[in-house]
Amino acid sequence: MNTKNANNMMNTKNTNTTKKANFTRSKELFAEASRFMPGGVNSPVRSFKAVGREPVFIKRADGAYLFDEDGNKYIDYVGSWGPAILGHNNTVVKDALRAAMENGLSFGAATEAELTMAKLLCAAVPSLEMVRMVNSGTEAVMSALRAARGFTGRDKIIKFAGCYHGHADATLVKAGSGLLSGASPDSAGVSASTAAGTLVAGFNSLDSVTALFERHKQKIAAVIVEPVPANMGVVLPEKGFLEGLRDICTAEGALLIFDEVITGFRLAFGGAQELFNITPDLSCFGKIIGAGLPVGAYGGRREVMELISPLGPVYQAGTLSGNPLAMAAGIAQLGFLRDHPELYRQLETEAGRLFSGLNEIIRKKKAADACVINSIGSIGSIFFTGENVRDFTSALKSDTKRYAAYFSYMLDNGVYVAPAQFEALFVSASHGKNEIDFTLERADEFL
Ligand code: KE4
Repeated sequence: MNTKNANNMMNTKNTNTTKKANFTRSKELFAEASRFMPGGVNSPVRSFKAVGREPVFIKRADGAYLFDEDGNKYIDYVGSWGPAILGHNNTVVKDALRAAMENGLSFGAATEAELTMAKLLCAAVPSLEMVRMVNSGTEAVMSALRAARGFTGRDKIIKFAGCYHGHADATLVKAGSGLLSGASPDSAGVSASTAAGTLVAGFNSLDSVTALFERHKQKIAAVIVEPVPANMGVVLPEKGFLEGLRDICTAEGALLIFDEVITGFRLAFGGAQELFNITPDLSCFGKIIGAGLPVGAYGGRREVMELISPLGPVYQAGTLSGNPLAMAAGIAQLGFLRDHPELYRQLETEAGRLFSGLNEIIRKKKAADACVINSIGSIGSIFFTGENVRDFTSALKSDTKRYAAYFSYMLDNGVYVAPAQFEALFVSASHGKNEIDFTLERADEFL
């Protein structure tokens, strides 16, 4: 079906997303923003550079929808990269924010709200005996890594190729020339000496982890992993992989750190560690726990967290950590998720319809040699490759040009998916039958 017919279909659908009349206002804003901010954005992926388009500027969001500055309406599958699990503009979150604002914005002092949040997190995630609030996932990760080094007295860490843990220097690295040597910087400005402290293993490869421990005996403080990577696109841990990491870390005296910034409160209320029944030593959170406000958190074993200042020698601080507004929003969202466990089943059902629908289209069009879907719960990714995507090497075989064309078609037809191949698609509690059906019709037209 060509776009024109799709256009007609769109007008009859009560999703009533509209054909993109134009992007005039977004173009104007982008031109001016590019003079004042690098790439015209405050985070690279928003630039749409990875898909060869200029970014749209979003004016507002509601439920499953985004509305840009030109009045275009989109079904949103980015959801602010995870926080909007309930959908945008959620009244429970907004009412809590309004109430908190009446009392002031920030005090730089202890508040009851921080205790409420800490208790909520520790009750939801049993491995959290103690927790510290910070302002982003990056801060959570860099603090957890520092805690692990402080606890073990060791300097090196292991991460996995394709996993993203924020932009702290130690994690902006790529595998060294020899897999067994230290990594090299994956960003200008990261010093070689810092990068050398990070070793890079292969996701789903326990052998690559044991080889690094063999080579760097007693020198590795921690293994950090996204239990379900969502930053090389979504990749699923193969049977025994996460359990194997747990066993290796225990045997080697290193800490296992789960970066649950995306998976936390997304795959289950207790995160991936609940879903896979693994107990990490430390965990990092972000996104959903702030409901769209800047929040991160790290925590885990009490004996590790008691090393954190002011109790112990590992320094970590933050002016806006535990900010009252961010706590109010996060507490409201987490409280709603805790009190409505059926939401996870609803998310699973609706997202399942989307992902099985995409697989059905691929099967019907005999396109399995050029298109695969990885999904779990309410997140997933489409890869334009015929291979099973099980790690970064196989993810890189995806045809990113075809992904860019897919992104463009979907955007021009009212569906906002991630503006980069190596990201995830997020389904919220506001996505219903109409949104999923509309999305599948547009994907069917493209594929
Ligand atoms: P922030 O510092 O962006 O809050 O979180 C960093 C981070 C840490 N760990 C994981 C597993 C993450 O996915 C992230 C950030 N995720 C990206 C999306 N892939 C944020 C989007 C962006 O960078 O603009």
